[in-house]
Amino acid sequence: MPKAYAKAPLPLIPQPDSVEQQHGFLILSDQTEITYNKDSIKETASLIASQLQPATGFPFTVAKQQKSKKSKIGNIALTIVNDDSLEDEGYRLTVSDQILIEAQTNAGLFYGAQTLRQLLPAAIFSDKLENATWIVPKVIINDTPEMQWRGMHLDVSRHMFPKEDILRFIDTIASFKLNSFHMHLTDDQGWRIEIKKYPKLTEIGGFREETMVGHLRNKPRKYDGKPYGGFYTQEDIKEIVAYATARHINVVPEIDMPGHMQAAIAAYPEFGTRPDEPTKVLTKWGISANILNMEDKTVQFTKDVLTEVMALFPSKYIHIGGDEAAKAWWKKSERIQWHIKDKGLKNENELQSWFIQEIDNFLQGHDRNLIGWDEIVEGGIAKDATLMWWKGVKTKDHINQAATDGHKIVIADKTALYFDHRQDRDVIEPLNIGGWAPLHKVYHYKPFRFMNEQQKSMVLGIQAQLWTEYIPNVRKLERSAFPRAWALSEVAWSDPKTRDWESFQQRVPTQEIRFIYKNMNFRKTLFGREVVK
Ligand code: TNX
Repeated sequence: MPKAYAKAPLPLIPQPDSVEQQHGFLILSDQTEITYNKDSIKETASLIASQLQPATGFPFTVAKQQKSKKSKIGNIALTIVNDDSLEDEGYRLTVSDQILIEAQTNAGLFYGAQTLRQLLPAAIFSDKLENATWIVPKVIINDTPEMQWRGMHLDVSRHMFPKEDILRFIDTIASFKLNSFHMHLTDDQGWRIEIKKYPKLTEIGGFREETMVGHLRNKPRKYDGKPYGGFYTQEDIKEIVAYATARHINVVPEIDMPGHMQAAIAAYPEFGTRPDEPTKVLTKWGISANILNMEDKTVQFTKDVLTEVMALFPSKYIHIGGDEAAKAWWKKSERIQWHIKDKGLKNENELQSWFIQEIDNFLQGHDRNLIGWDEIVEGGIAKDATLMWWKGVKTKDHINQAATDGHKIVIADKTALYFDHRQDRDVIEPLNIGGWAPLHKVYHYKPFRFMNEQQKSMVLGIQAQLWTEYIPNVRKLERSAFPRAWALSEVAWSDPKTRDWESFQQRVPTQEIRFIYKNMNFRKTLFGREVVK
C-alpha cells in the first residue's frame, strides 16, 4: 500500500474501535441493491436506501437475501448475526467486492450504514443529485459504542425552531451516532407543546409580548417590541418522534417543574405562588420567582400534562426539570409555609423533594422513570430518580453520593457540555451567554474524573446542552452545535484509547464538506485547526 494512503486516517467521526484498511476500492452503481436477511430489518434497509438515493440518483432496490444465490458484487448486504462480540449497538462493516454490514440489532446496522456514508465522497450528504464517482475504500471496521446515552439537548422554549429544521438536526446527529434527543419543551419564556386538556398553555403560554435584546447583564434592558411565539401540535410531536425513532434516537421530553413555569402560570394563574397577581409570559432571560404552588389541583395539573406527554413520547425516561426553582416567593407565601408544616417537612427544599417524589411515584405507576436536573437532590432525592448532572464540580459530591446509593446519572456538565457557552473570547464570537467551551475542551472532556469505579458504573452516558436564550435562529443553533457535537460524539461513542486530538483535527475538514453539502451551518475551523485566540 502506498505510504501516504496508509497513514491518512479515514475521515470517520466518531472514530471506530478498529479500522483495517485494505488495498483497493469498490464503486456503487445503479445496479447496487440493498439486501437484508430478516424481515425485521426491512425498514432499516429502506431508510438506508433513502439516505443514499438523493445524491447518487441510484434506485438502491431493497430485496431479501436469497440463501441459494451468492450475493452480487457491489451490493450492500445488511445481515443480522448472532455474535455477542458485537454487543447491542455494535456492527462490523466489511468492504470487499460487496459491502457487508453485520450486527445483532437494527441499531447496529443503522450505525454501520452511517459509517458507510462517511466512507463515500462527502457529496453523498447532499439532498440533490451530485456528479461523483461513488467510491468506497476496502476496509474492515469493528465498532461498538462506549456509552449507551449519547445525547443532545435542545431548548425550544426560549426560541423555537421550525419542525423541518428539527428533523434535519435529528438526521444530522444520528449520522454521527448520537441516540438521545432531549427536548426542553417548556420554560418561563414559552410553552411549546400542545396539551389538549389545558389549551391555554399554548394559546397564552406559547406567546410572549416581546423579547429582550442583548445580554441579560446589559442595563438598562432593551426590548424588541415584537411578539414572539409558537408551539408544536401533538401531530408535530408524533412526526418528530417517529422520524427520530427510525434513526434510533430516543426523544426525551422535558416539562420543567416546579420552577421555570411562568409561561404556564401566565395561562393558569391559579397554579402560581401568587394566584391573585396577573402574570405575563416572561420577556427577559433569567429565572422567575413565580413557581408552581403546591395545591392539590396544581399537582394534578402536572400529572395531567405528563399523561398527555407519556402518550406522545415512548421514552422510558421522562424529564421533569426540577432546576433553579427559585424559593423566594415560596418563603414569603403563607399558603406554602402551611403546606410545609402540614406535610411535616422542614423547609422549601424538602417541599420541592416531596413534590418530585409525588411525580416519581406517578411516573413509576406508568412504568416510566423520572429524570431531573441535579437540584432534585437538595431536599432528599426521590427514590427512583435518575439525575442529569449539570452543575459540574459544584455538585459532584451530591452526584457521587447519589451514584453510590444506586441512582443512575447522565453527565451534562456545564464546564464543557454547554454548547450555548462561547467557543472563544467575545471579540470574535457572536452574542452568547458566556462561559467557555472551545472545541478542544469538549474533545478532551473526562466524564469520570470525579468518580470511582462503582459510581462510574451508574453513568448512562453524556449529553450536550443547547440553551437558546441567545440562539434565535437555526443557523446560529447549528453554529453553536457544530463542530462541538462532533467532538461530543467521539467522547460518547469511541473507546477512550482511540482519543487523539491530532487525528480528530485531520478528520474535521471532510466533515465540514459533508455539512456544506447537507446545507448545515457550523463554526469554521482553519483546515481542521480550531480557531481560538
Ligand atoms: C441554566 S441548566 C439553566 C437554564 C439556562 C442555562 C443557560 C439548567 C438546568 N438551567 O435554564 O438556560 O443555565 O446556560
